[in-house]
Amino acid sequence: MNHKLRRLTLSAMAAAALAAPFAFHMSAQADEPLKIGFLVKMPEQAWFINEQKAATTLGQKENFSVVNIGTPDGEKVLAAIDNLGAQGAKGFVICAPDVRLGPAIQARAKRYNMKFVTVDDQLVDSTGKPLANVPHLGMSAFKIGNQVGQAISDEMKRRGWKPEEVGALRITNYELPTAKLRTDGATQSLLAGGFKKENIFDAPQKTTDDEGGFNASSPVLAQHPNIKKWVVFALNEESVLGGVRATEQLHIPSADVIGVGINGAGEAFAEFQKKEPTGFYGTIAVSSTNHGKDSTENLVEWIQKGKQPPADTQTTGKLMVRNNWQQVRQELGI
Ligand code: FCA
Repeated sequence: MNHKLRRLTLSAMAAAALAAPFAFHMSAQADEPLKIGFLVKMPEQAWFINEQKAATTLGQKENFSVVNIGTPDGEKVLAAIDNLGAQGAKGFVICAPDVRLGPAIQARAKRYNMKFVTVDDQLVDSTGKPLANVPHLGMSAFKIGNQVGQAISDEMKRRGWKPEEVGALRITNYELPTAKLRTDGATQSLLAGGFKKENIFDAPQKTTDDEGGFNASSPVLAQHPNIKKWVVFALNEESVLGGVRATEQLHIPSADVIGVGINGAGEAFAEFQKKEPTGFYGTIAVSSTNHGKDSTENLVEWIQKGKQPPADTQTTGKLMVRNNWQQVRQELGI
């Protein structure tokens, strides 16, 4: 073998040796089904359980796998993204525990070259504006709030309540833009229906669940023992249920309470199934199934086909009360 040929053979062998594991790696990846994450801030809440379930079901149908992770704080979010990166996931859907984590989440996703979309709570940048270039799917918050206010107003009229004798427990979370829009929308419709502005009392909540609603409501109710009739609203039905539980603790009769929530998930169903009606009158139901499914579909099509998801999808809701909850549930596929 002459010199030249030998060198060529050696380098060809070296190239083959180098390329072989790489080629193997590539084909192993190509054969593996796509993997994505679905991260939610409150994994125990029926709304989020439904969303994750819908994502998993879609994956089973379309041959990709979904890693469902509960991320109740910022550290858990970042650790979850690291974990997904190590598993070779190509992206994730997220409802973050704090929307101000936007830039940190974006930076971490970039490290692993992952795409991501938000569901329910839209992330913001350091100036508080929606984070650019992150597709979002969430409720049409203000309009759904309007529906809450309208439902309360209609029910007050049906019960023949005089506005001057009714107080409103407005359970608020102004750090979360979708929450503020929802309670602002409800307030607008209540006022339009003749509710007295001075009878609306704020109950700022720390967490957007039953406990958060209960803890926020108790002191406000205690401060107004002269008010005998109450309406309760918040960003979601969990918080409203907390508020309703607070009225029960003070022995305010359920006939004197009108609570209207938002979501239409397990908690509301359980309440409607109680033998006697409670102060929880109804909820604006939105399809958590569609939120989970559609946000996942958007992400997967983006990863697999390069199809950019719509920048901002806003979903609608429907009033669900004791006598129509099963029908509405079926309609929305929840
Ligand atoms: C927020 C609320 C949830 C649900 C979701 C659509 O994340 O905390 O309960 O209403 O928006």
